[in-house]
Amino acid sequence: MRRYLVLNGPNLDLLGVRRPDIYGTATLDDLEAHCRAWARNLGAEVRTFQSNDEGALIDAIHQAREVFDGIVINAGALSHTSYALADALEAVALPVVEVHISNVRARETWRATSVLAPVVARTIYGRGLEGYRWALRFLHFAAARPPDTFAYGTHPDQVADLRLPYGPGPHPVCVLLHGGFWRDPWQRDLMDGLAVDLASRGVASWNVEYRRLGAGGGRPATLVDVAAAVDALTGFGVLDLERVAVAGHSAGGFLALWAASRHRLDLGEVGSEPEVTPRLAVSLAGVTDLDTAVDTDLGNGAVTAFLRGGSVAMPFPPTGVKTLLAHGERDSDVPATFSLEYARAARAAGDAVEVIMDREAGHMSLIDESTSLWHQVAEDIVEALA
Ligand code: CA2
Repeated sequence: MRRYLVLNGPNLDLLGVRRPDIYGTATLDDLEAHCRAWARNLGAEVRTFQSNDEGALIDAIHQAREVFDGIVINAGALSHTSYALADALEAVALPVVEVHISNVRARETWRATSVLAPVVARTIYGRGLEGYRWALRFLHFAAARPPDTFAYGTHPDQVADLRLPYGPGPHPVCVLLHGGFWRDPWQRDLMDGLAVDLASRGVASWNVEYRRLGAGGGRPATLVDVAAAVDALTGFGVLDLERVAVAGHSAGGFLALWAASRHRLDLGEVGSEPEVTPRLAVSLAGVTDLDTAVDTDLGNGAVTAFLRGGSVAMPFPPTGVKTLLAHGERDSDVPATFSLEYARAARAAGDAVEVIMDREAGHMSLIDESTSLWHQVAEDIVEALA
């Protein structure tokens, strides 16, 4: 059984006691209990430790060697200053995920810099206590099936994780585009569970990061990145470019449909002719209609922020590509009517469309590799790429 160490630094003992406006109402005890439960769900185990003392944290990191498989650390304000902690994390040579509960990039400028960031595998911030759950999942899926990360551009967010099935190939491949309303705290680790599951089903996964709002993204940069990431598949001889699917969750569902329709677009600001055209587009609880999203203020102004005062050429539906839409009827972030309406319009426009609705599922069920809804979607992807 894999074992992870969850470390919390200075002032995190005050969780739930002070500043609930920023850090929420759960206490440190609550957080540590959640971490144990989240690890159990992954078939793993955690130990937790909190200290206000830099030296005690360094000692705990040293002692983690050969005992733990990875570390999740919220070093509090030491994250912004402590080269000693950075050295300790580097020296211990375990996979480390740095977590911040608050959005440290949207607060005082001194919080935006982490001296730990260069030595950790991932920094997760601005997702509340759930950030620890994502951190544990990241460690779990990195251990279960380590990805190879490739740059498809020069910006640090122009990267994607390739996970190949076992065996010689050429393999079919599914591009994954994460959601999070294009905002910077939400990164491609959201799709790690699906990425691993697809690879174990014989479909390579190409889990894409892209520039997001708050970090250089929005129209057109995000779309430029999606186009470049899809075309970057041509660089891998081991992939079968006749058998490509592109799947996106939530706001990434929009990106997936956009990517699939690229061969129909007057490309203008987003560059060149597509080099790869997918055989299947998959929208998972997708934001399929930007106009309705603006009208209903979906994601608290996210679409207006994404458009940055302009608009996106939307020649779809139809995309001209076979389309699968999956949605949970209990989705309170993106209503299931988005998928139903899109399906109606796309069929009327001549696309081949399949819809999978699930009575019980919520918004995040679609990116939970353990749900029956995802299993149905995954089986359809495998079949479409057979
Ligand atoms: O967002 C996070 O998780 C932080 O790591 C929390 C640290 C903070 O120094 C980092 O910049 C971001 C501190 C957490 C608790 O700090 C308090 C300060 C005043 C009142 C209550 C808690």
